Amino acid sequence: MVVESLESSCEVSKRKHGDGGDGIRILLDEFSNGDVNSVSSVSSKRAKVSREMTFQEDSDWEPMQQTKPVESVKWFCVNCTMPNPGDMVHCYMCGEHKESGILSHGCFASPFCKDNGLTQVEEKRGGSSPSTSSTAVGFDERMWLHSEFEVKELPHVERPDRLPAIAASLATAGVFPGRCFPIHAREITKQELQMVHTSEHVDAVDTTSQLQHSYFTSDTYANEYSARAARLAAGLCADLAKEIFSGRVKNGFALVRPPGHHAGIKDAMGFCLHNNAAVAALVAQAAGARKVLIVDWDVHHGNGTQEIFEKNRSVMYISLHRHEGGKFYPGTGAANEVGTYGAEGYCVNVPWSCSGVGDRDYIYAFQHVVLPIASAFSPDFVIVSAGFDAAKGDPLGCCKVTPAGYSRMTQMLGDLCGGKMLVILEGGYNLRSISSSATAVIKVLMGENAENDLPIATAPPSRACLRTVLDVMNIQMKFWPSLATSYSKLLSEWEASRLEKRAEPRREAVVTQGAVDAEAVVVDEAPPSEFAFNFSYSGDGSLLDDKEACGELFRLFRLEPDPSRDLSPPDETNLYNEYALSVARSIASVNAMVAEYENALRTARADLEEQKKELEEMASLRRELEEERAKVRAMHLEKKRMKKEAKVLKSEVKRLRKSRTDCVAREKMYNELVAKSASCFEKMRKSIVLELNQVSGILSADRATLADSDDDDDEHEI
Ligand code: X5A
Ligand code: ZN
Repeated sequence: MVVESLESSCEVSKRKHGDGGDGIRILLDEFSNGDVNSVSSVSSKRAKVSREMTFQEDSDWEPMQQTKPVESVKWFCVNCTMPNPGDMVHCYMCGEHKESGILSHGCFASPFCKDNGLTQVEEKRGGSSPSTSSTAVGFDERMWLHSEFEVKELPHVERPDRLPAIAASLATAGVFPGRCFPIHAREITKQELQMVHTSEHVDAVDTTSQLQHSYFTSDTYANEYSARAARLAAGLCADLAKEIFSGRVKNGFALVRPPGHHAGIKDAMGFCLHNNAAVAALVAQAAGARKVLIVDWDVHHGNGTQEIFEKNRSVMYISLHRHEGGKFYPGTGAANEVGTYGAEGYCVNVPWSCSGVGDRDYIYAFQHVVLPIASAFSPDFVIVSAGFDAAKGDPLGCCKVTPAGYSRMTQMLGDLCGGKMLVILEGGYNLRSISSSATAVIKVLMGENAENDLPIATAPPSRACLRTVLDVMNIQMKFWPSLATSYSKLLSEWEASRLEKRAEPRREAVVTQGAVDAEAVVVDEAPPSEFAFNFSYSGDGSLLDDKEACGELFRLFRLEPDPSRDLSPPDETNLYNEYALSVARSIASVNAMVAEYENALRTARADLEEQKKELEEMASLRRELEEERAKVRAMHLEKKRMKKEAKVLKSEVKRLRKSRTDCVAREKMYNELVAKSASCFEKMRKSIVLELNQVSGILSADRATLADSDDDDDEHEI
């Protein structure tokens, strides 16, 4: 039934992903051949594969296709959304094959080779009628239609394929359809939604069905099918809660999207439209549950769920999430957020301070915080907001929880209230991780034992997580006094281990044989995660950047999956061995890279030193040059000044020369005048002398005359 309807939904994908390349088409073809019991479909697939392998010699192939540069078209990894260059066959980020079989066989498809489609779905019947011992699964293909309008460069992580991937794992494991009871989906009513959300919020979500694409926040999208998907998700959760609480089924798993735990009373955010868990809690109460416990193990804090119940003593909310002092999305959920208005202690936050949190940390927090408080609360009904984004391999969570960890947590909660438990899918973005984790959880719900052989329950937690758990206990023991005794015991253990740790030589990460003076990295509080490439998603495109950075990293490591590797049967342990192998390989590559970089660094440093010297020489030369230039400039000025002076002098000389000529002329004139006057005077003198002579002649004549006449009279006078 499920497979059939999915097939029809796939038609939509063919249209939407039209340019998505052959990878996607082949994948969908596999899906439509999903009836793998039919021998003919298997053989036709074989024929198809061999045709593809020989297509280059195929003379019928259109020339257009031959010239197309197929190699350079990038492809997005089905498993983790990572973009990869066209000539890569395996995803840089997660190792998944370009033509991954994950959508047809879930986590059971080998991640390292193209799925050959030969895995058989186990056909078991018996889940078609509900029984008090059955596990109900809520699923509906119409939730697949909620998807982001494809104009963005990168697929949104909260994508439709999350559902078929999990469904394919369940089908391949023979769990569902088959051994679980499929609950009929219905859209939740507005009235029911208004137990949780404002009427305006419900209307706002409904309005999006009029639009091809819309956004509540930059990362919370809607298309024309989103409102219905959100109503179906909430409807499934509501009905599962009712069925489980009333005892018609034992427990249930809601395989739903969009997720819900970030959706608050009046806000859609963080990929969430309606708060599915909150609706389920209130429906369970309407069906008679007095106390409901919501445990939220999504890697993000369920700010919406906390807001809805923070004043409510009848619904306890316990969340474990990355917090990092509020730097991790959505930033809320500090340990001191404990509930308000008399409901203090009914909200419990376990805020991890770093990435890389693993099974033993979660189990430790469960043992010392979640279970003690939950059993003191003594709920009638337990809801798990089960995001699988704290899973190993998740691109957003960068944590390390394995399917074994999830099954153990499920088992621990199941012991709480006679197993009346509803697990609701929230986040989780690595298809392989979410499928294997969800399958493990459902198996526990179905009564299969959790993998007890793993030493996760006894191994000590990381110090950072121990610190967090102690902080939470210290805060919560005011409200839950039973915590006090174990708190003081753990505190003294912590103190002792601290002293011990100080005495111990520090553990150092051996970087490389080549790095002679590489600084030793001290491994302290946080255990390093294999997938912790700080791959955070803020919804405004920064995911793209980080993803590209990761791609770069992988490109640098040159991780080449080994083609000779045996493609052994797809069993989970094997998968994790594969993961471990690939991780080991990447660590080795990192070490080699570090050595190379150290070398490069040394040469670069020497070069730098040389260049520095050269630079200094050049600087001193330049100084000299400057000095010379200054001198030249001064000389130039001096020359200019002297030229000016010369000019002045020249004109002076000219002036003087002129005045000298003047003087000479004037002298000549004077001389002439003098000469003239001299001759004049001479003439005058001569004439005067002449006159004088004449006068004296006259005079003497007169005198003689006079003397002759007056001789007697004048003798004695003279
Ligand atoms: C449901 C869930 C994550 C939102 C991250 C937004 N939401 N940057 O995992
Ligand atoms: Zn999440």
